[in-house]
This record gives sequence, C-alpha cells and structure tokens, in this order.
Amino acid sequence: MRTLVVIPAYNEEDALPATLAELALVQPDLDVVVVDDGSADRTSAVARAGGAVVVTLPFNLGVGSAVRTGLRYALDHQYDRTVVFDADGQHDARSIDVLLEALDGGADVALASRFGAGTEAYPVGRVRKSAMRFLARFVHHLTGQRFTDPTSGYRAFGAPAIRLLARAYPVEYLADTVEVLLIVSAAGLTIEEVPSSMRVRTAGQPSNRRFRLVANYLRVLVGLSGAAVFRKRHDQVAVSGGVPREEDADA
Ligand SMILES: Nc1nc2c(ncn2[C@@H]2O[C@H](COP(=O)(O)OP(=O)(O)O)[C@@H](O)[C@H]2O)c(=O)[nH]1
Ligand SMILES: [Mg+2]
Repeated sequence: MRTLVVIPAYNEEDALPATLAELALVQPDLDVVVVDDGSADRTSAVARAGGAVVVTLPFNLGVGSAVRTGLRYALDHQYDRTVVFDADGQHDARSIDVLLEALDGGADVALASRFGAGTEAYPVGRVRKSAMRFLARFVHHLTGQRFTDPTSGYRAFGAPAIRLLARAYPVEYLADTVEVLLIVSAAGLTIEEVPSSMRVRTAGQPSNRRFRLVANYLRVLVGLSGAAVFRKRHDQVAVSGGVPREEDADA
C-alpha cells in the first residue's frame, strides 16, 4: 500500500516547516506533496527544504483545485491512498493512522471530525457553530448519513475515491468539503467519520474563507439542493426512457 499526503498550501512559509517536520517524525514512511497554489511567499522553497515534492499552480485556484491536483498526482503516480492534510499545523499527524485504519476496514473515504467522541473541545463561534449544524443536517438529508463535522478538510481517500475525485473534486469554497461527501455518496462509495482533535493555528493567516461570506454559504445550499433535484430528475428520465439521455444525444 502506497500512501501520499497532499497538503494544499497558500502563503504558508511560516507554518509549513513545523508541519512537515511533524509529518516526517510521526509518519516517516509517507510521501508528501505540497500543492503551492500561487503563493506570493517562499512556500515552495520551505516545502522542498522540508522534504516534500512540490506541485506549483500558476496562480491561486483555491483549496478544491489544489486538492484535485494532489489527487491527480496520486493517480498518475500509482498511490493507493491519499490523505489531505492542512499546511498550518492544525491537524494532528498521529490521526493519519486512524484515518488509514478506517480505509483498511473497508471505507472508501475517511473523514476526521473535530467534534467526534473523545476529542478536545475545538473553539468555534456561535454563528459558525449554528451554520455548521445546519450544514450537517442538510448533508444528512441528502446522503442519509450523519456527520458531526462535514466541513472538516482532514480526510483520507482510497483508490476508487481517488479515481473519481481526481476529475470531479469540486473547486468552489465549501463545496470543496461538503459537496465531496455528496459526490462520493452518490457514486455508491462509503464514508466513515473518525474522531481527531484539532489544534488552533500557530502561525500564518487563516484564510477564514469558509464562513467569511454568508452569501457564499447560501449559494452552496442552493447549489447543493439544485444538484440533488437535478440528479433525481435525471435518474427518473433515464428510468422512464421518455427523453434521450445526455450520452445518447452526444452520440
Ligand atoms: N491551495 C490552496 N490552499 C489554501 C488556500 N487557502 C487556504 N489554503 C490551505 O488550506 C488549508 C486550510 O486553510 P485554513 O485557512 O487554515 O482554513 P481553515 O482551517 O478551514 O480555517 C491550509 O493548508 C491552507 O494553506 C488556497 O487558496 N489555495
Ligand atoms: Mg486551518
């Protein structure tokens, strides 16, 4: 089994050295790719100095695009499993073992939850907390599965999920965490949530991209509902055979 750690990074020269050092210490057998997403600082240089392979995107494309790039790298280089890990030191490298155990146990995707059983309390503001709760309910409604932390970016993917997401990983904010669960679940792959305590950021700037704009949050809800309705209709049409399917129309 070959496992690749993918680290999306944007202007993380301050935090990345300690993150890579921790990974090298705790998970010495894992290869690491840092996807430098058009950083303006020395992210690429410190990543190389820390022993990682660096894939550089020409300009800032966002976390989703960076993760998709990392998964594509994993696919092209015949890795069996991929762990997505933050550059900022918030993720605990020891939890990689727990994520990989979930894959060993048969899950296609393993999701590290900040709020799972036995985790230390992670500080979240009131507005963000209710927004997260609502999203969790929404995801439950659409997938039939309950997640305590659907916006967590700390995840592991097995081979079928890598194949799917190397081309389908969503690139919009929030969709890059939440919609992934819908895509994976709709494809019939299984997701397992495991607990992992998360630290507060020690260096660099949080992008705060996830909850900066209420408008963005609402846009995702509308987008997800639309996608769900479309999928249902598309399936119904396909089943009834009344209207040609897209593939047929293309032929
Ligand atoms: N590739 C890429 N990575 C990003 C971008 N913004 C944030 N990141 C990375 O995504 C990870 C999580 O970002 P962070 O700002 O800590 O978000 P939070 O933990 O959800 O508050 C870190 O490794 C960041 O370097 C971006 O625009 N592109
Ligand atoms: Mg962070």
